[in-house]
Amino acid sequence: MNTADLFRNAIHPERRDEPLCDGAVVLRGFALPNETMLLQAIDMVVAQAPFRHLITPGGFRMSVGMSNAGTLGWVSDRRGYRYDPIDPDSGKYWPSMPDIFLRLAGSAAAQAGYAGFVPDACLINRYEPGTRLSLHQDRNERDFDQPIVSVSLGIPAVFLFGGMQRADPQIRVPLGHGDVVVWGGPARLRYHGVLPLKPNHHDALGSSRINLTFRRAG
Ligand code: MD3
Ligand code: FE
Repeated sequence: MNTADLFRNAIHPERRDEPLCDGAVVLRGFALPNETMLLQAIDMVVAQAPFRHLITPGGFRMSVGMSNAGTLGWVSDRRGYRYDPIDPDSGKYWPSMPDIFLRLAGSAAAQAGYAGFVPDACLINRYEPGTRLSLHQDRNERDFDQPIVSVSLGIPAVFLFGGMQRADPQIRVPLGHGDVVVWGGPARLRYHGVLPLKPNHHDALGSSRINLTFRRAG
C-alpha cells in the first residue's frame, strides 16, 4: 500500500476497495467524505427537475423515480430509451452537473484505474421499499470504452450482477450508503439490476435509496 492509501485509510477506516470482477470494483464508503455536499446538490437538481416515473417502450410505469443532471439526460417513453438534452416535463435543459458530482465521479474512476473520466450525464434514481430495477444492459451510450460510476446513498439495496447473456448466473452485491461502484472494460456490458428494496430507515434519506449513475453518454 502506498503512502496516500495509508493516510486515507487512517482518516477514513470505513474505506475499502473490493474488486468484483475484471473491470468492476466496489469502493466501499468512497462518497462518505462528501455526503453533505452531495445531498445538497441532489436537492438543487430535483428542485428543478423533480423525480418522475418514466414509461417503458412496452408501456409499463417504472417503479424507480428518475431525474437527471448534465448536458444529457436518460429518458424513456413509448418511442424508446434515449439520451436527451431537454427534460420532457419542463421543456428546458436538464440542470447542469453539480461540481461535486463531477469531482466525485472523476476521482472514483481514477481510483479504479480510469483516469480522465468526464461524465456528461448523471441519472438520479430514487428507490422506495418495494422498488426494483429489472435485469438489463446499459447500451444507449455512444462509447462503451467509457466506464460508468454509480454512487449509492440512503437505505441499502442488493445489486444483481450477471454476465454478458441475460441467462448467465448472477452474483448479489449488497450496496449501502456511500458505496461507489466503477464498471468498465470487460464489465461494461454485463447484465445487472436491483432486487426489490426491503423497508428500512436511513437518518439522512428516510425510507429512500438514491443512486447516482454517471456516464459519458454523448
Ligand atoms: C454493471 N442503476 O440506472 S448503477 C441504471 O442502483 C442502473 O440505480 C442501478 O443500473 C441503480 O441503469 C445501479 C449500476 C450499474 C450501472 C451500469 C452498469 C451497473 C452496471 C454497466 C455494466 C455493468
Ligand atoms: Fe443499468
